[in-house]
Amino acid sequence: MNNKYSPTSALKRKYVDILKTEKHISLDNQEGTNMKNAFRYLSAATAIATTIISLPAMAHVGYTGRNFGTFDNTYSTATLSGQAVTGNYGWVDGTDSDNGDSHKLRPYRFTLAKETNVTLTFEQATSQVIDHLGNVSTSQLGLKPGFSLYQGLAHLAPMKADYDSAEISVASRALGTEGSFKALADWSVGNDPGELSGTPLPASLSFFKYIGHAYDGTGFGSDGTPDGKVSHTFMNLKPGDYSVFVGGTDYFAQEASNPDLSTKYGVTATLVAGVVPEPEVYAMLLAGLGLMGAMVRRRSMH
Ligand SMILES: [Ca+2]
Ligand SMILES: [Ca+2]
Repeated sequence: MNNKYSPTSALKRKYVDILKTEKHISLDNQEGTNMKNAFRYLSAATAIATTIISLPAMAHVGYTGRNFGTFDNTYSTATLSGQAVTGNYGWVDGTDSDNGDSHKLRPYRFTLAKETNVTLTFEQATSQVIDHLGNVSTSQLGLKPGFSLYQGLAHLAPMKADYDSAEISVASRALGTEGSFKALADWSVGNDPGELSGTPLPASLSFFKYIGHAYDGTGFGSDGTPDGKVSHTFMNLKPGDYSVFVGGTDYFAQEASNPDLSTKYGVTATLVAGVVPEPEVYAMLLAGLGLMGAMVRRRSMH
């Protein structure tokens, strides 16, 4: 298997030794959100052994093919297919105290021109996917999707793209963490220094302000229906730019022994913006207009 992210077992043991102490400390110190508690009692050995898998980040944060577009408060829907996530654990890996590696998720973006409601749905799919080298392959069914919504965007071209192992990213997070991605909290990730028309651009961080999350499955806080699909409506989102990070929710799929560590899992994404008027609301609106019309007519007669 051509797996760029699996270190040799010797290297693995070395990292395990380095991380062992920190892992125990961070597990004990983690804040008490329900989601984190759900994963608090994982075997420490398993968590340690899997920690190092995603240390080298090869892919950068980008939205190519994953921009839903700009919406206001009129009813509108957009579907994006042909996308895939790597491995089936990227999202849930960011729920623990050592964060997750963002290249195991796929970021989507959308922009709101007005305050509105937004429903996001992510569903397993089989997709033709093209990797960063241009290789085309067919993704696998079986994604157990989870996603988090944030205010904010990653750096866009011509700025250099953000990635977990950039110097500024590593410097901005706790020692011993496996990446920058946090599924349940605000987080940041940065880029390398660049230049634009001869002007140097210093490295900087992109900030993601956590709004909410949802995930497929039967565990505590999940959607309760393990059908490879998850959906959630966010009410009254303010105008601005938003990022959605989507990944797998099988925590144990990150074990080094899993043959599907680098498997591509297809995902179809749908965004519905605006409020869908119910038939009764239409009826009430029409009745109300009729009543007002009658009142206006009566007033003008007197
Ligand atoms: Ca983690
Ligand atoms: Ca579901």
